Amino acid sequence: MKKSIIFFALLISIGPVLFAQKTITQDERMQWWRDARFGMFIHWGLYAIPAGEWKGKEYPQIGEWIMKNAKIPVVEYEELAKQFNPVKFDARAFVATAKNAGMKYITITSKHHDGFAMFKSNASKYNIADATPYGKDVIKALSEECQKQNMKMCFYYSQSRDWHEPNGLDNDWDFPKERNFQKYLDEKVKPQLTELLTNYGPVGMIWFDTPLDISKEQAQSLKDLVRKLQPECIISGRLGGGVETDYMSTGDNVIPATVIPGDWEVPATLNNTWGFKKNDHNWKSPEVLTRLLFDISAKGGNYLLNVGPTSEGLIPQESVDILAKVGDWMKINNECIYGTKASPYNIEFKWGNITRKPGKLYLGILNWPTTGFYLEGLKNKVKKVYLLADKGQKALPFKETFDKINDHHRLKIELPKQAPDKVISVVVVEIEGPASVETAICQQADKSILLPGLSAVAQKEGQPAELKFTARGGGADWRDATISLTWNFKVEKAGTYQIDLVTTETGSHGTPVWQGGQKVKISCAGQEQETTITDERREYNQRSQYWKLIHTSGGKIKFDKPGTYDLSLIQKSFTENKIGFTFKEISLNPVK
Ligand code: FHN
Repeated sequence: MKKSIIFFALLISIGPVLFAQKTITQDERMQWWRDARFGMFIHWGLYAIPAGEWKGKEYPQIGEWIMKNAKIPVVEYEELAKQFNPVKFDARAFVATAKNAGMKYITITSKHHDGFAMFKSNASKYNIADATPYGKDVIKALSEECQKQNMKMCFYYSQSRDWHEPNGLDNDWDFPKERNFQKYLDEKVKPQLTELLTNYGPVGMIWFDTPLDISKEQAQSLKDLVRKLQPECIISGRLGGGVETDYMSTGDNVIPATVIPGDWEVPATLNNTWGFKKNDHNWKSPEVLTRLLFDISAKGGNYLLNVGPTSEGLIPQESVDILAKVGDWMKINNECIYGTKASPYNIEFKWGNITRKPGKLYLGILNWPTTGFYLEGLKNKVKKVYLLADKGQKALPFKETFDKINDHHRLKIELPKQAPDKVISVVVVEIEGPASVETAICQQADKSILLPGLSAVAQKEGQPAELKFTARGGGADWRDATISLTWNFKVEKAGTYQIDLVTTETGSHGTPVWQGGQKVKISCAGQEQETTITDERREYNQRSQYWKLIHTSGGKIKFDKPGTYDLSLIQKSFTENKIGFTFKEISLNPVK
């Protein structure tokens, strides 16, 4: 037989095996993202030119929404494209800023709600390469640089909202009449997604946003397209239509109150806006950001932190500087972030939080103790304890004890006097076996007892009831006075305790709202206390920086002896308001 015939015969028999697309599991698809934990969001587009101001008027809302907020007609907004000339854009600088902060992926707006594509598109000439004096494809430059520097490149794409298109959703000032949304999907969205997933190498993720009225079938067709073109590409949580995606996206700047199982991500701003605004200087400090990064990792999520480049193509210097400081901490401590899993505990500690890897717990301590440090409720045998910042990993003295009467484990660690870090100091606890912790609520080392709403049993007239809590841990729509919350907890130290009732602000981050006036009754250890919710003390919440915590003192309770107790809380009456009782937690603190 001729050689060529043998070759073709072979090709026919093994060809399908050679060229069949490898099926990829969900775990394989998510692996890099789970390891990464920290990414950079980039909101960049024509809105960087008005930068928050239109025809002399400043708009207080987020910068990339100026077209909608100022109801700018399409023809006028299009004029911005003719001015867009980001000559200072340097893909290397963007990637370097992300790398220097310890970020492992970049998600850039390829098309935001204004409909303008930041990449060369044959589906719509309204794009950076065809409609601007700049004339170059920034997405291409950034993708190539990301590939060179081993940074995952991901694309944000606004699939439903498109203020430029008569058939896209949400522009009712230019296009008040009926629209053919399917036509827009077929003629713009699908061709552009195809371009993004064909012309830029491997894409880490498509970050869909604001699904609005997209139907199940329509959303599914977008998912199918992504899967067909790049099966390894992750699909973000905001596709819509009830279609399952690869992970959950929290609300903007919303950090959950507790551990959430599964994959999720917090998209967050560095100041108040996403797209550049010249007068928004309300920057979060590197300290706050670092603490939030640790806290989000400890709850099992990723942090996608935004920068908004200027119309010249520069990431604002303030952002670069702030991120560099987060990076300083990451350079020493990144082991407690990358590839970690959530805390084994389902509560936040006053002192900080915990991340873990097999055989290791990382205690992120915000407030360095002046006396001994105690970790309550860890059942594992501890092998070694050391500071993550200590390259020599010098062993720190520790002692594990078990209190049989209270069935309670305690780990005491002798920490050095001086905290290794002003922001978060990380203590590594090496343990035997998988982390195992007590589930009962127990008293902390400072003798306080924390009863979070999220851990309570809700009842209505003696039957199990459902009371919803927001991601921030505050009761959502709690107006029903027949619902009670009950906790069971251990008290080690008899004595009198002050009740601190904590509620939280809620609503959007620009305008948080809160309302008190509810009358509540607390029953515990045969005693009852009634109080009215007022804002005696407002406190900045390190974990949900936009929404303050509000404290009301709820009287005192006396525990005659150590033991296990129940405490229940009911609303006796409530004020008619839109918000309801945004109860978060009760803290019992020993009276000195
Ligand atoms: O409307 C957008 C907003 O402009 C921004 O892109 C954020 C980022 O998460 N997403 C939408 C609002 O949730």
